[in-house]
Amino acid sequence: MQEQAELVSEEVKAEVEPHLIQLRQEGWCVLEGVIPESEIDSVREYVSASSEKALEAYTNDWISIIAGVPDFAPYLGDEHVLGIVKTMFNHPHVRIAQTELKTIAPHNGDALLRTYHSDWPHDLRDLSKSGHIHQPFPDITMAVITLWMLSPFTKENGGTWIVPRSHRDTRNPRGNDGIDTDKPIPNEMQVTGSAGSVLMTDSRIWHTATANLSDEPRIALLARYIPWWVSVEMGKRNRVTIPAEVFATFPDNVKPLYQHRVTE
Ligand SMILES: O=C(O)CCC(=O)C(=O)O
Repeated sequence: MQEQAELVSEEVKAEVEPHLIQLRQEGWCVLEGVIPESEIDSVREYVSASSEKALEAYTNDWISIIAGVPDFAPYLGDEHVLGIVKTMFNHPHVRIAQTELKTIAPHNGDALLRTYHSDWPHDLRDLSKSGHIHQPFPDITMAVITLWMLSPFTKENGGTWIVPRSHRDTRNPRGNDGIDTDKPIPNEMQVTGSAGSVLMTDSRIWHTATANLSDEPRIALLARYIPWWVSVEMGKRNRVTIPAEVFATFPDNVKPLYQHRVTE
């Protein structure tokens, strides 16, 4: 049996306990202030200014988004985020399978339209052929998705819609269960939070991006944490690369998260 002390310090354990309980029971939680208030404006500007080049390298050459925003890497090793992830997986060896930009342009989309789904490895229509778990999903968390709010998430600018507790529902919006992926679901709720917060979800939770009706972009970055035993062998999104010279700039506690993607 893995000792909890190896996963997280007693202090962090106490601080994250309520979030862990919520993540397990409800399938989601929000950690406030992970990126300090004094840093959030410059982080948002940095990610925003680097996005176009990072996306180009990702799309054309399958280079990881984190290689395009390397100064963001230290945040991904935050002790509270990692403490929750390691405790969820009950193991110290975790990694990041995918890193993505999740910016929504202003005046974009239809507020009533949904695209409900659960995420890889529980996405039944995964387009990049990264493999997926078949229904019925086992009652085990196989990925914790972190959505980093670089802008505040509001009801107007596209705070993520989720269906609380759906991570343990045996049905799925992308299964043959009679759920209309494009329509609001009765007990759905919209997640809001201040800039610098992190939305953490069990990959099985039903959720959807939505419209940004505000005048500003909703800037966000996503990282998918997985335990060592989830395969990242399949699909292009799981096999993007990080140049060795960029990887060398990552802090020591972040290197293990991306070690499997570095090119020699
Ligand atoms: O950007 C969001 O609010 C949600 C993102 C999403 O649905 C996804 O990455 O699967």
